[in-house]
Amino acid sequence: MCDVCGCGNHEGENLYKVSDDTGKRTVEVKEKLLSRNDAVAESNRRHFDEKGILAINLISSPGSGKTTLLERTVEVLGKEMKIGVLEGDIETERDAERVRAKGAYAVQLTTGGACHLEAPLVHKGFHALEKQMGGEAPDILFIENVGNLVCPSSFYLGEHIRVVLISVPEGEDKPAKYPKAFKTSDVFIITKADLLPYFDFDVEKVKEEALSLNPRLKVFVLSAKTGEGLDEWFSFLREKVRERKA
Ligand SMILES: Nc1nc2c(ncn2[C@@H]2O[C@H](COP(=O)(O)OP(=O)(O)OP(=O)(O)O)[C@@H](O)[C@H]2O)c(=O)[nH]1
Ligand SMILES: [Mg+2]
Ligand SMILES: [Zn+2]
Ligand SMILES: [Zn+2]
Repeated sequence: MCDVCGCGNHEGENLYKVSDDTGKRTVEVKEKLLSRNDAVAESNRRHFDEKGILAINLISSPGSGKTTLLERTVEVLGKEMKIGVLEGDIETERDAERVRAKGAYAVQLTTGGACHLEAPLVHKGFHALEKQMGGEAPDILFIENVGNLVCPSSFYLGEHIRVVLISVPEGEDKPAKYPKAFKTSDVFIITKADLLPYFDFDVEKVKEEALSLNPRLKVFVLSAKTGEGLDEWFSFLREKVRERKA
C-alpha cells in the first residue's frame, strides 16, 4: 500500500489526516521510506550502467496508451535492438503478454494493491528479466509504471529517462493539476493525437503549460493508432541508446 498518498490506510491510519504532532512523525516515516527506495534505485542504476542499458520509466493515468506505445515501439525497434519490459500493474499479466506478443522480453510486476512501483520490485524484476534473456542484457529497458499520475512521481527507480504521458481525451488541464509528474520527467508525450478533431485540446497550450513547469521537457505528440509522430519518438530512442553505449 502507498504511504505517499495515504491510500494504503494502514490499520485505519490515514497518513495525511493527522494532527500537527503526528504529522511530524508522518514526514519522518515518509522520508525514511523514500530514502530506502532511493538507495535501491541507485543500485538499480549501477546495474543498468554496468550493462550499457538505457532505462526508461513511463508514467501516466490508466489507459493513456503506455502499453500500446510500447507495442508499436517493440514492433519497429525490436528489429534493431533487444528490448526488455518490466510491466507494473496492480493485478494481471495482461500488459506483459501484450508486449511479449510483439517480440519483447517482458516480466510482469504485480504490486497486489500498491498504486506505484518501488525500486526493490524493479530490482527483482530486472534479474528475472536477465534470466529470461539467458543472462543477456536489453539495449532498452522500459519500465511501465502502474497507471497513476500521482504516486509514481515520488519513486525514483534508477531510470535514465522519465516519461510522462497524457492522452488527448484526458483534457488539457492536466499538467498544472499533476505538477510533480511533469517536474520530475525528462520527456512529455501527448498520446492519441488521432482524437484531436473530437476534443477541445489545444496542443500548444498544453505544451506551454508543461514547459512552464519544467523547461527541460522534450515533447512528442503522437498516435499509436495512425503512426503519426512515432518516427520522432523512435529517432529519439535510437539516439539515446547510442549515447548510452558510447
Ligand atoms: N484512438 C487511440 N486509441 C489509443 C491510442 N493508444 C492507445 N489507445 C487505446 O487506449 C486504450 C488504453 O491503452 P493502453 O495502452 O492499454 O493504456 P495503458 O496506459 O497501458 O493503461 P494501463 O496499463 O491500464 O495504465 C486501448 O483501448 C488502446 O487501444 C491512440 O494512439 N489512439
Ligand atoms: Mg498498460
Ligand atoms: Zn498512492
Ligand atoms: Zn542485483
